[in-house]
Amino acid sequence: MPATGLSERAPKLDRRSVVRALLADRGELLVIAGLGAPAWDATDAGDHALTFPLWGAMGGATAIGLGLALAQPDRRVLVLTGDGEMLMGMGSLATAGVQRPHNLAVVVLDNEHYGETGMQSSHTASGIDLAAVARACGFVSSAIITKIDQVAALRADIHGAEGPLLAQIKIAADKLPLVLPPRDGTHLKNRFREALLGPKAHVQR
Ligand SMILES: Cc1ncc(C[n+]2csc(CCOP(=O)(O)OP(=O)(O)O)c2C)c(N)n1
Repeated sequence: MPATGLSERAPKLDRRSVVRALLADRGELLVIAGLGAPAWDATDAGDHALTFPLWGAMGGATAIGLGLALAQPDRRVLVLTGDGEMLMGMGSLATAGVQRPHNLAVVVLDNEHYGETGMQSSHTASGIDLAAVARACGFVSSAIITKIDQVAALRADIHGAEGPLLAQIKIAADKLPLVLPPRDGTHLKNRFREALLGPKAHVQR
């Protein structure tokens, strides 16, 4: 069956504008940012103690967000990741569909390429529909987003709608200036735990 052609028809959004809009007035939202450009986008929107940017662990962002959402049912959790990263961790959508955390949102910034390693085409360029995969895995809602005026409603859903939900946002495959988060993994872990747990972050188990 030929590809849907969606990738040719759809307008492509500016990733930094999308992420800035999604993270505006983020409040207590917990954010896991997938490695590479999504982590740079999250940092461009403002380095934040309640963002855990991944420097590796490709394929692990949704699994980490799922664990966090289950451990913190009173907090909203956003996984912000790339299509390549999500494709590598696609099995975690099935686990999220089984666990059904009401507070988990996954946003895939879909540039249809593996940007970090030389812009090789990813499967979504051939029409692979991650929103449909999420639906088939039992996500409460999922959508492909192609217009900037859909982003405000998505932001509201991230903060309040019943999850798990997934949005696949079609973005331009631009190489943008790097905006890097801190590099030290221990620092990132500790500042995230302290911002989330307060003094309990230091209690030894
Ligand atoms: C297991 C593993 N394989 C490959 C890589 C190399 N790698 C780092 S980022 C990346 C591409 C990420 O693509 P995507 O998630 O679509 O993000 P984009 O930069 O395109 O927005 C790859 C292949 C890696 N870090 N780890």
